[in-house]
Amino acid sequence: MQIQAGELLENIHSPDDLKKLDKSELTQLSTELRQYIIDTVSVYGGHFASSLGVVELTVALHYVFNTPDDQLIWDVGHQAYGHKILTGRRNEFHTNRIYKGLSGFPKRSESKFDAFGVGHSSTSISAALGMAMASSYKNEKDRQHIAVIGDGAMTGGLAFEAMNHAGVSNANLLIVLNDNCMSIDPNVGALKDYLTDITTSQTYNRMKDDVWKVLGKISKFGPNAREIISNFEGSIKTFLLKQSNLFESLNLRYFGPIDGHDVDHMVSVLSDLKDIPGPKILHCITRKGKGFEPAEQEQTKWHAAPGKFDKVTGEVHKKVIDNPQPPKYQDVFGHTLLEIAEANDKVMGVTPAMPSGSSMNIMMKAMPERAFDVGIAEQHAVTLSAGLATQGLIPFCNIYSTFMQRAYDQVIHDVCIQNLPVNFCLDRAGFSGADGPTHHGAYDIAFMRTIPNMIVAAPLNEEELRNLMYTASLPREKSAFTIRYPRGEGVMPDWRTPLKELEIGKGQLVQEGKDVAILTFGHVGNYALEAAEMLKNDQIDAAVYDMRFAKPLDKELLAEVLEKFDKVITVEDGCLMGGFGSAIVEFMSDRGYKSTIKRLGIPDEIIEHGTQMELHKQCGFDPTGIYNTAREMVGISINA
Ligand SMILES: Cc1ncc(C[n+]2csc(CCOP(=O)(O)OP(=O)(O)O)c2C)c(N)n1
Repeated sequence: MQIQAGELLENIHSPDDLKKLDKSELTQLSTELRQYIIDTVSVYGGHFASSLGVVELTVALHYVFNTPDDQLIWDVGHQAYGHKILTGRRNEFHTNRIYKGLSGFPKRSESKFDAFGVGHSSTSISAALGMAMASSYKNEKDRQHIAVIGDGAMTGGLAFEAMNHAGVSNANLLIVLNDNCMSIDPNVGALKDYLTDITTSQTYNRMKDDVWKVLGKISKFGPNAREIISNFEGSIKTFLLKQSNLFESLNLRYFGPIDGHDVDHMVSVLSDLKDIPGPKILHCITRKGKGFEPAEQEQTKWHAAPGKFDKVTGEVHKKVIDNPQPPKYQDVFGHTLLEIAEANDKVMGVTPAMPSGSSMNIMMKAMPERAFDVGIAEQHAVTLSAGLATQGLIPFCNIYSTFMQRAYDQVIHDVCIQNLPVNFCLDRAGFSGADGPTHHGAYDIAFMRTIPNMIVAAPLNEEELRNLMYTASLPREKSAFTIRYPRGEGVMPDWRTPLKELEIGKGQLVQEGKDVAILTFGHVGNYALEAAEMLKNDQIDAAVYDMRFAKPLDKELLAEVLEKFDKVITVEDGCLMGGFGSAIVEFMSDRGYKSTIKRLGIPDEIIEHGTQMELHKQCGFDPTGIYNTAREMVGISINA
């Protein structure tokens, strides 16, 4: 369904159309753009509060800069809805995040205006710097390179690596720091306090305004700006350094803070900055959720729309369901961690910027001294956990599978080489769904199982998640322990089962059968059970084994299976290359088993966004896919 656009927005199909507007019309355009985002997301869902917060910034950037020739990079990209709408994608915007529709993040293959594909945080400055250095090498002097980065994303180490480099380059780089004091949850760390200090210091602001006026004049000198700036630079810098400006200390010219919702002023400031060469940073203050009261009030809840909602009141349309539903795996994790921590004072919790998303906030609230949000800093989260483990504590480091990719070296170098007993709980393992390929947790089975001193487990259901977590909390001298589980709900409405120790490296037979063996790893075992039920109608008797551990494998059970069955299917919601099925094939090859094996999982290609079930189907490991594979193996044609 097409959403109705306001009278100015209706005629904007590209930034060229936007540039035809008079500056005085930009406030109205911003209002219309904001409304368009609210109208669409209230019906179709998606990220929300962050895009509302950068509406004026988005309008001003596209008004001032010559995109797509000028390179505009949105960090993370969850705030780029306005950008998508202004750059020719308004008519398809209602397909945002839907299977085969627009991506929820900027994506190079989707539009020439998406200068860089994003999804994971803190990449924008590096990418923009690379582009700026390329332009300089090619002598494209007038080209602008802009990275828009939030204060949350700025906590990521990669952003600092990039600024450290940018500060010694002459690159034509503008970093726009969109400071709303929020990550998904309230932003954390000393940088946040620093940014607040800068924003609220009155002396600083008065002095800075004076400096800004001077710079405003300077920029009018156009091509001579570089020379004139350098004459002024000494005195300005002395002043700014006196204020110990972090960014100035890194050799980035610092401007701001300015009101990121005053579109007029933003246009003037950005126009002036265009003429100032070299690396620079503009600090904008915005409000997350701006213009939609419920989102302004509850910014974490509205980071993404909590469901379809009333676009005036914000009331979320709830489905009425009578019978008890299974909980989300993340909540089972959150409550179980607290339960375990209450009984064992060595247990600690670590999350890199995902307290709500992982439900670590349950322990953080109950035990603030034992559970920490460390910012968007996965590498640090892993090494910090390693440090805790050296001192005899029992860290549970919860990282989304996709974000764990960031910290692979830390897992190997800081945890596994030293054989430290750190527990990793990888949430959102498997397909993330609507977030798409940047967020799929496709690789963790493969990348974790190849590291020595690592246990890799996945629960079939809530009870197993609880028991695996409990097992991981019990004293063990050595070995890291990975527990991976998917986004969304499990299968057990009554999930508060008594905690029980599991034997590490032991799987279980969950359904007897004789014609074909289905070996599963994790939640997808439930699909195999469904498939086995369907197969009964075809008189096919499928056995289902929940292997629970991809490492160490249950060799005894496997030997039993491979001696009994000549047809074996493996099912996993991870990449086929190097994953769970690969582990079984390796075992078979090493032991000389000759059973026919069919592996189901994620193929060697980038899988786009869609619902989890759509993507499982696409890859053929949904219940019907498993059913069809088993029928084919047993010799019944699918079309029969
Ligand atoms: C490496 C990585 N870790 C975690 C996330 C999850 N994440 C998405 S947006 C976000 C908060 C970003 O905050 P900020 O940059 O301030 O943007 P805002 O939403 O406040 O506008 C987080 C933690 C991510 N995208 N990438």
